[in-house]
Amino acid sequence: MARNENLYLAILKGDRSSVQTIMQEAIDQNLDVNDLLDNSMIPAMREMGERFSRNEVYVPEMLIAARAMQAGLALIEPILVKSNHQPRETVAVGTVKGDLHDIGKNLVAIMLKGAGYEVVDLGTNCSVEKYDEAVAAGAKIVMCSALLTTTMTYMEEVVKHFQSNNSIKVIIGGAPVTKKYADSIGAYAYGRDANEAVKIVDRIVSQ
Ligand code: B1M
Repeated sequence: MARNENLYLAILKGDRSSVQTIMQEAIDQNLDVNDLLDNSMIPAMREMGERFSRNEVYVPEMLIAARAMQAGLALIEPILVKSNHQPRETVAVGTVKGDLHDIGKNLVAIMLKGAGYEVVDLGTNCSVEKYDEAVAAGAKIVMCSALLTTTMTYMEEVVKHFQSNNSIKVIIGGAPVTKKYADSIGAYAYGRDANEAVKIVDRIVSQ
């Protein structure tokens, strides 16, 4: 479907209240919120990154855009999460140590909840110890997100940490991460986006 130009521009401008108004109208009109997410909201964040790379915007603008995006996500979360399933498996989700980006990680958590999983959201800046706590609490699947080339390398530490425990599967993802990188560090799997991440978890659970 076509991009919703008003929503796209409102996120770029970091205009939180316009984002909320547009999203609420979309919800009231029963529009496809997945379509808004994929074709308007995520592309706006991508464009923000391009502008940052070209030094056209700086960290404060990125932060304001992120807040507008999170406000929109909060409104559609109940729709994305709507699920009839009983919780079927506990999954830990966190952004790795040194990394504060959480929108992609939040999306992964929302989609997992929508698929009926019990999600332990560890937040950002997760050390191995933090993932360990979730495993001790029953998580068998550990999902690591990273948005920086400098922090994705920490995923190798997480993978190594759980290597001796065959029952724990580490799945990784995030903008700079690739399947090649996942294979090179011995991660169980790489998820390109939040939907793919859920499919991987579904596959593990159905095995
Ligand atoms: Co940052 N930032 N940022 N930033 N930021 C990027 C990532 C960057 C690419 C911008 C750029 O230069 N073009 C760049 C990284 C460059 C690099 O490493 N190669 C960058 C930089 C440099 C920085 C700082 C270092 C800037 C500075 O301080 N000088 C700094 C680092 C802070 C830190 O973390 N220690 C920084 C800070 C910030 C803000 C705090 C201002 C803000 C984050 C706010 C927040 O998250 N609450 C921010 C933002 C907003 C961005 C961009 C613009 C948008 C990120 C985003 O939310 N995208 C980003 C540009 C970009 O990504 N193109 C950028 C939307 C989101 C839905 O996508 O998270 O990729 P994403 O998630 C996708 C997939 O990747 C996947 O699923 C999602 C789609 O369904 N996915 C998974 C994600 N995790 C997954 C896990 C999985 C599976 C799939 O399984 C486990």
